[in-house]
Amino acid sequence: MAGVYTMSMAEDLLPDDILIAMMGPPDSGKDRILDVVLQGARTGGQVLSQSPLPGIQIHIIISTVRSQRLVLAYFADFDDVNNVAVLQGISHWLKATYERGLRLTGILYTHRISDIAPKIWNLKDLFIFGRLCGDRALARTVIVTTMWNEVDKSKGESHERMMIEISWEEMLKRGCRIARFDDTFRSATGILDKLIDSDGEKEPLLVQEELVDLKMLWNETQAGRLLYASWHVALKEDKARLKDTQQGPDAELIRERMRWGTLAMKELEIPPERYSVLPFAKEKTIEMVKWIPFCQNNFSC
Ligand SMILES: Nc1nc2c(ncn2[C@@H]2O[C@H](COP(=O)(O)OP(=O)(O)OP(=O)(O)O)[C@@H](O)[C@H]2O)c(=O)[nH]1
Ligand SMILES: [Mg+2]
Repeated sequence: MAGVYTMSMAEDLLPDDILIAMMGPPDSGKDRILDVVLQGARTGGQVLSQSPLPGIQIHIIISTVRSQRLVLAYFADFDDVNNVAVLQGISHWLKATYERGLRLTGILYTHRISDIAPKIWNLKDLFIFGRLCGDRALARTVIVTTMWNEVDKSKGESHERMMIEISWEEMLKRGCRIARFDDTFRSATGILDKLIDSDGEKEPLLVQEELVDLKMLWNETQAGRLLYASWHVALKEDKARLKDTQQGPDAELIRERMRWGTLAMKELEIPPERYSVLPFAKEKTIEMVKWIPFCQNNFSC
């Protein structure tokens, strides 16, 4: 049931399940990849699908070929009014799985290669991804670029180069990989197999360490604080915009967004008394995410 947090989905998982998370900005192809994989998986096995929490869908693939079950966790993007609920849902599920001793085998981060320039919102999802997963998860991350079958190859390649330059280079240096999805089952499973077969250390994600090992609350994590900062910036911008546009449909939209923002910030706010117990000066225990580009300019992280 939406809004009611249960442990059930984490309890349904088995110790040797292969867990792969899918994240990415709006319209970047998460559903497309999932559809292609699930369609193929259903022909050679069984798929169990559930949406246990806001912001998450879980698909358990039981195949006759692979002895272990493949669990695809689809994380919603952070681009709308629900982003607080999405963060709560994702954090809760990641916490529950880590408490059961399960670790993610990999993360797919999708990006639409046909867009001419990355939008700031796209980068916001990337920043939150970084704050959820941390630096060490990059060795288990594949940036999956989509829409290759819809874009002129040279344009796609030039966009890929630009993205590396402005945003992905530091991630690649830390072990992250890039793969192209050409809208086929073969391409999707090839990407998944690469992740499954790479035999790296499966350390917890940054947010899992924060929630379980450091006993933080979801809004106290680096991801929660980034979301708070992003709403803070959005509210400031909206206030300035409203000064220019006092009347009309645009003004109403801005006011609506400001109402969401105020509510979101209330939920994300950390009460002052928590600061004295929170291990924010914790460089020794928890890494600070180093690769996030432009962070200081866009959000006061
Ligand atoms: N032809 C083609 N269409 C794609 C590809 N990837 C995504 N699309 C289309 O682009 C649109 C957006 O893709 P989705 O898969 O819904 O994107 P999403 O990441 O799930 O988006 P949200 O749910 O809004 O976060 C859909 O119409 C897809 O069918 C691709 O590689 N090839
Ligand atoms: Mg989708």
